[in-house]
Amino acid sequence: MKRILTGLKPSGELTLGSLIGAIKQCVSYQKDYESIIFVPDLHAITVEQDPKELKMRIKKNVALYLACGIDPEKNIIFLQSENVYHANLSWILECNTYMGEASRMTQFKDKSSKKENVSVGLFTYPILMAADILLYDADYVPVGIDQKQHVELARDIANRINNRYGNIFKVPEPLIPEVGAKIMDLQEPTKKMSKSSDNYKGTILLLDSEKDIRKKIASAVTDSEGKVYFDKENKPGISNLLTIYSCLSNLSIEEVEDKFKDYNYGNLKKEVADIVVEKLTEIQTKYENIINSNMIDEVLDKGKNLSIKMAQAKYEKLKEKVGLTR
Ligand code: ATP
Ligand code: LTN
Repeated sequence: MKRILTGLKPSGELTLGSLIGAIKQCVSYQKDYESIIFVPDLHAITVEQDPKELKMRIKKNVALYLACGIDPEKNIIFLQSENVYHANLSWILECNTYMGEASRMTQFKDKSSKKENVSVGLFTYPILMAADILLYDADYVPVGIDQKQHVELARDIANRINNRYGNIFKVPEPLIPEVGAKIMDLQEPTKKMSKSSDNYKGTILLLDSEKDIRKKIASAVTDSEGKVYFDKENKPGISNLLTIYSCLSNLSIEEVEDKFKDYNYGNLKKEVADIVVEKLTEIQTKYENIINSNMIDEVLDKGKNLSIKMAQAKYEKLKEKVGLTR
């Protein structure tokens, strides 16, 4: 059976973008694939985190995975920092990655240009991500388009190690949704909706209240044409709303365009808000039952043991080949 693997870092509250770009894909593939979804907490500390908040967000992430429909019977769910092989493998991979290729990562360039004290971890982060993927022989990595370059780096590193040391790693492929690979910020629809955005009004959080969701969608930036149709270049705001509706209703963009062709922007926003509220309320109801239950610990304990077994076997195999042995 093919294997999928992904993770959503607990560096902020998960957003509608995280749901559509990554979690939703995992939910639909979990019946046909062996599935691994973890919490990349080591990735979160590439930028400064408040320890108490980080701890809380780790729990929230797991509760949200489950509330969004990730089935603990079908998935291995674990916390990255509880499995030492991720950081260990990352070191060996770092020693097999060139400065040139790591320096090409556009997310690093983007994020580091906006900050003063940038950690070395933020620079090497895609290599840790490669370790996350390669430890488990993942065939597919469900992610939004922003992560495609990182999965490609993981492929390059896997091929290099396989050439140098013999066949060790499966070469993974990104799994990017056809629609919804990049949900845009509601206030700046040419920018990705992001959990670390400073603009609170542009991002819908999975745990936002109905009132906030409706307010944010009602004030989404559109254009002055007044006609509803999909045109990413010239109508990024309206196209983003159509994309959100399409992903949550499972209708194609064409079907959604047709449904809304005679609507004005106000009415379109109202229906988009209705479907977002409906889906997120469902998730939030489940979340409330999970967040204070034992389920999170149970799931993470089971996942920890399973993931360590799998990762250890892969790590030891490479270590031996590299000559890190007596
Ligand atoms: P940040 O913006 O703070 O770096 P992020 O929201 O991109 O964080 P994660 O939550 O870790 O980061 O992303 C988890 C997954 O969700 C990744 O696969 C990412 O590609 C996807 N994702 C995040 N935002 C969006 C979005 N706006 N549209 C589609 N997919 C997204
Ligand atoms: N880098 C990703 C999170 C992440 C991930 C992974 C995704 C860490 N390790 C392995 C897929 C597979 C992000 O920032 N969204």
